[in-house]
Order: sequence, then structure tokens, then C-alpha cells
Amino acid sequence: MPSLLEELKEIEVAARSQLAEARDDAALEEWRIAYLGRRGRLTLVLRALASLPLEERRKVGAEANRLKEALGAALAQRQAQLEEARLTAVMERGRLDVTLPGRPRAQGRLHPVTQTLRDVLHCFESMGFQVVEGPEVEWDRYNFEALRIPRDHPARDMWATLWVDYEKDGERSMLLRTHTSPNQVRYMEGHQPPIRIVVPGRVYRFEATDPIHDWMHTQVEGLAVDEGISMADLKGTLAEFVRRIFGADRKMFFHCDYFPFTEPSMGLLIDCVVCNGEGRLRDGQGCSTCKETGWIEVLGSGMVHPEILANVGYDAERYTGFAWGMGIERIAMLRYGVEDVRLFYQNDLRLLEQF
Ligand code: 2NM
Repeated sequence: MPSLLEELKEIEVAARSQLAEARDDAALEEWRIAYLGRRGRLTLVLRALASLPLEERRKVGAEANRLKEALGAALAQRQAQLEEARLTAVMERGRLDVTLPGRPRAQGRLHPVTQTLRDVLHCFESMGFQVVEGPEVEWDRYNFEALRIPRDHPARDMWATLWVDYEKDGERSMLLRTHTSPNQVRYMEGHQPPIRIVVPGRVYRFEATDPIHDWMHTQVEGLAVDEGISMADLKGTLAEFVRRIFGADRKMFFHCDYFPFTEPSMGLLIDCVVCNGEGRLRDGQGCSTCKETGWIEVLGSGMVHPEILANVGYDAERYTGFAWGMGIERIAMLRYGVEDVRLFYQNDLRLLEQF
């Protein structure tokens, strides 16, 4: 019969090789019970110590206790090893890669038309103009009559109107405003000069769409009324606008135009931002942005017709004024090089994320 010391040696060899074979928690537990459990092989040896003579009990006891500790440590080590292998396997399968960067949180931004609108308003605010807003559904009286555009006057053809299904005195009399000028009339009715206001807002027209026309757009109109206001004030104010929005190098000039509410009326042109006023692109092709003229109209303007001032109760002998109107989408198109105005309202992120 082998001595207990030999048996301990044999237990250690068997235990270690069997532990190396254990591949999961169940196998580890089975191993623990087999060697270290209440009836485990090592436990039985420890129990048998009691019947040994003192001398031998010391020797075998020391060895048995060393082995008990060693096997406990080996078990813990094997557990850690298996755990690590399991994590490695999970990571290799890609279920959890803690080194992946986080998902960026989508950040919103202002719409390019809103950005341009704010820049334009800020430009005029810094010159002393106050921002005023008003209704989008408007009376015929404010949208047309008060602005010298009577019913049956050919000038009404300039604004294809979206009428609201509402009649007063047997006539259609409410509409989606075709410009923001009616708000300026409303403001003048409630205030005395001096007046410096800018009126932003959406305006609507019953029109087929194409790359430069939509049935809705954003307008900014402005108005200054005071004693002694002249064309020089108009030119100075709008020249500063061009410098601020399009840069100091742009050339500009006014050409004659017609609006029922101003006399005289002028369109403001700047040299083309795409071809730099050349009318041709670098490759010799004609510039489509300015239709090969080298010039682009950015707004309409004029001296407010005295009848309009008189209509709101001002003394038209004492006061004069200038006014202008521009389409913000058009300014944004020139600024950002967008070639179809309808793109602004299709909510395609491929466009919107560029601004
Ligand atoms: C434009 C062009 C020229 C304009 C006139 C007025 C008002 F109310 F004072 F009569 N508001 N806006 C005006 C003048 C608008 O848009 C192209």
C-alpha cells in the first residue's frame, strides 16, 4: 500500500491535469467536489491524518495542507483563465467591443434660409431698424388697396394670388399675403414718423414652380419714413447691406424698375457672385446664374409713393420715405451656390447638412 505522501503526490498530478481539462463552470465544480469537497480525495487524506503517529502526522499534514492551498489557488487561477477566454471569445464575435467609439449624437442646426434671414435682419438692426411682424392671412385692403394696387388694376397681375374662401360684401377679400408690405401699412397706421422697420415673413403666390420660383418664399421688406429722407439714404443703407452680406468687393448699381407703391422705383444689381461679373465661367462657358449679363438683381426698392403716406394719415408734404423688398431664398442661393430654390424645402439632409 502506497504511503500517504505518495498518495498526495499522485492526487496533485491527477488534480492538476484534470483541472487543465475543465472547460466550463460545471466541470470546475465537479473537480472541486472530487478533490476538495467533503468526500473529496484530499479531504479524505486530511481526515486519515488523525490515525497517524505524531511524527508522520506532522510531515504528511504539512504536505496535505500545502496541497490544499495549492489546489485552491489553481482552481481560482483556472476560473480566471476561463472567464478571460470567454470574454475574448465574445469580443471576437463582435458582440461587445468596448473600444468602439461612442455613437455621435446628431446635432441640429439652423436652416440655411433661417441663417441668411438672421444675418440680413441683424444687418438692418445694427443700422437702427426695428423688426416688426404681422399676419400671413391678410385683407385685400392691406395687401393691395392701401398700396395703390386697386381691383382691376393691371398691376395686380404682378402677384398671382392665393385667395381664402371667404367673402365680404359679395367679394373675395382675404388672401395669403403676396408680400409683407401690408404689415408696413399696419405699422404706419399705428405709429408716427420717424419710422425705421424691417418686416420679415413668408409670402405666397399662385404660381408654377421652377428653379427660381416657388409658391412660398421668405421676404424681408424695409421702410424708413422721416423728414428729409432722400434717395441718398436709400442708396447708403442698401450699399451697406450689400457690403455686409456679399462682401466689400461687390460692385453694385441701380436700374429703373416699376412698383405701384414707389416712385421712383429701382432694382439693385450686384456683379455676379459666380462669374465675378464676367458673364462667362473660367472654362469659357456662359454663366447661367446671371444669364451671361454679369449682373444679378438682389432686391427692389424705391421712394415710397406719397399717396401711400397720405393713405395712412401722414402729411406727405412733410414726410418722405424709402422702402425695399428682397427674397431671402434668393440671397441664400447666391450666398451658398444653391441652384434650385425648391431644394430648400425638400428637407433632404444631404443639402441641409452642408450649412
Ligand atoms: C419692394 C420694392 C419697393 C415696399 C413699399 C412698402 C410700403 F409699404 F412702404 F409702401 N413696403 N415695401 C417695397 C418697395 C417693396 O419689394 C420688391
